[in-house]
Amino acid sequence: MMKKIVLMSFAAILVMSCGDSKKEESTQPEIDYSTAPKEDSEASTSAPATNNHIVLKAGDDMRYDKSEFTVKAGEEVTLILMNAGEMSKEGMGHNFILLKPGSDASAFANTAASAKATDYIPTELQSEIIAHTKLLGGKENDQIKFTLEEGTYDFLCSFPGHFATMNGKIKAVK
Ligand SMILES: [Cu+2]
Repeated sequence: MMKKIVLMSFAAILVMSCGDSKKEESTQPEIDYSTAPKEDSEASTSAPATNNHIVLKAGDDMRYDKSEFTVKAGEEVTLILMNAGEMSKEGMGHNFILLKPGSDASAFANTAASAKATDYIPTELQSEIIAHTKLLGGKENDQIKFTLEEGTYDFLCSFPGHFATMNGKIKAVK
């Protein structure tokens, strides 16, 4: 007799406490989910991420490690080109040339390929260049600075045969 009563009241306590804890759980998540994600999406749409300190690596695989950057327009950009390769400037040299909007990067590369005397910077197309680094051999670095107006700009390496795999874009945004 006693055992049955104890068991029944124990079961009643279990049911009651289960009911209580369910109530607590159901109220908390609603508060979390309604506020947190909204703030994130607002931040990402109003201001695209910009970074005016660019480190670009080039290697013996004839590639840059990145091909797209977004910078803040009207503010100075610092760009460091690192040739992380081992080969010489004569065999696998790399540079970074930033072109003005409207210039044809592929045509520029074709003309530049025969400008060996000036490290593949064609003097006749100098007016299309915003900024450029030196031609670098393995383990060499160069740093340049420039400021861009709002727009999209092409960059390339003008060492013969490199344009196809070594080109990219910089977007300057307000
Ligand atoms: Cu190159």
